[in-house]
Amino acid sequence: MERKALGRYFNITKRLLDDRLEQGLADGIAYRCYNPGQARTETTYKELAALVNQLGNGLRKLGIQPEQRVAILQNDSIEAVVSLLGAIRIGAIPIFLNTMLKRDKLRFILEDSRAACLIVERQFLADLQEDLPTIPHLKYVVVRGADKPGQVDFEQLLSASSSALDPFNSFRDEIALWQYTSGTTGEPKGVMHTHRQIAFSASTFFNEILNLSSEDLSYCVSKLFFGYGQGNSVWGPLWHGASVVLFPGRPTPEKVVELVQTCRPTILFAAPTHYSKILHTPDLASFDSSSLRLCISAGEALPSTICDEWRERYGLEVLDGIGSTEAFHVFIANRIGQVRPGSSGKLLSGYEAKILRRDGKAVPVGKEGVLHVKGGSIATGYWNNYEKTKATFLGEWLNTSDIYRIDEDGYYWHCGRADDLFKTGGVWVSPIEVENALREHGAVMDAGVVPFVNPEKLQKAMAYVVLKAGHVGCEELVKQLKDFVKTKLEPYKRPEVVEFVDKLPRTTTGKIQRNALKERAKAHHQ
Ligand code: 3UK
Repeated sequence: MERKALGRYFNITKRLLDDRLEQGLADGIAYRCYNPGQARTETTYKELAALVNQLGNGLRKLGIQPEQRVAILQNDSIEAVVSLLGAIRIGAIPIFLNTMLKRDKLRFILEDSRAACLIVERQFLADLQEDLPTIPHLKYVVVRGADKPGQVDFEQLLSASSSALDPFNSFRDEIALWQYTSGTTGEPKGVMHTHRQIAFSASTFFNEILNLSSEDLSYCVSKLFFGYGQGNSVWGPLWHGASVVLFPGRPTPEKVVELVQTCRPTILFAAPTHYSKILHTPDLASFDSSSLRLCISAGEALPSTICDEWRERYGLEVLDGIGSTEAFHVFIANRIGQVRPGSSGKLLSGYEAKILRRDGKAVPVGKEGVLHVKGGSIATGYWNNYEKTKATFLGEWLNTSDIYRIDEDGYYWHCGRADDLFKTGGVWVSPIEVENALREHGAVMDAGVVPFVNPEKLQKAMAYVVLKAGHVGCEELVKQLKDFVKTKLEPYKRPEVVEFVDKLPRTTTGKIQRNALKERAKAHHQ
């Protein structure tokens, strides 16, 4: 699809809904919910447009104004998509909240974003109930499955509202949505994206790499609250008139395979850990993958071994590509038939990239440096975070903090991070945050956390722990510490391996020397 110049006014929901109906896709399936036992499983484009308008009208009636933030805390579902698009339809700004976040983080985001409204599924309410009345600007709580007097019920809000609604006359360059991402200390940062940035991204990766069309049915294992999941399950497919499978449950390898065999998607989006788990679950060795024409990986580097094994087993290439919340979606990717296993692929059209040394000079081909990228989907900045915005968004360039090298053929190779953050299972771990959590345990004096590469070639977290006098490192304590971190932080942040040491390597100024620990972790696992 050609990248057409957008007018001064542009609401992305018009392009994704009204234009699709005009194009003759009214009866085409937009969403199929894989939730055995639920009544409504399929939603056509026409039905989706009507639901989005109903919610937009409902939110307006409640009192939601343009530019006000609307937080969404729901499992993947048609209602979640309707919440997202309904808010944008009226010029409000939706923010998906990670359903695994602990109470303090949810509270932080609700306060930091100054959300006026929360649309929440009842199961997530219990944890938040006490906090909600004390969050200063949160006026309206809409509950899916409301069961208490005084709650605004999602379904009732829909059924009491008209299905006709013109999109709010948004400027193409005003903010359409925010996505929160982790920072080095674990404090989330709100990344702000405009209508035009979404359009740019939807017409790039999904066109150039996937050749997505209304013939496709896509399924993304990563949830809608991840930028990767949202792009793959909303922005890309609706832009191209494709259909999407949503799955509200936990995507175990068994469930993912069951879904692929039952719903028969043509494209599977996942993170390396999902591919690895399917490959390493013996019963799944011969699952029926015949509906798939493409498999996509992002979130963290895809090890070449996974790429090779997947091709051998299923005859399918996995296309690795790197994207980020700040860049909205993928900007470097492998192409069909031109995959270099272990590399992130080549730059997408419309983007420019440069790899810089610490002093800002470009590195020669083959040498490592920090990847900077430029293109029409780069975010406007972080909300309420002047310093990090200045350090990351450098004029037209985004400093990704990823270390890369480029080869002579233009393929990019990921070589790590320039900061302490790392990914495991495609999601961020801030070592400082995990170290702080460990230090709160009564037996722990000090802790240092670094990534290590496990036998499947995937990154996991390793904790080096110094115990207080009188405590002895044993298997039982390892388990206790892992469980303890799980009570403090999101479950995926708990260290996979804990090793007890007498002291941690520190600089003269008292900082943990994480590089020394990383070397040690490497040696430990060889
Ligand atoms: C790392 C990769 C090597 C890299 C994302 C696709 O992951 C996404 O967004 P996040 O903000 O994280 C971004 C960071 O994750 N990374 C992602 N993909 C790769 N490293 N190879 C890869 N293929 O450090 C990057 O800076 O969570 C991915 C689309 C949308 C997204 N938001």
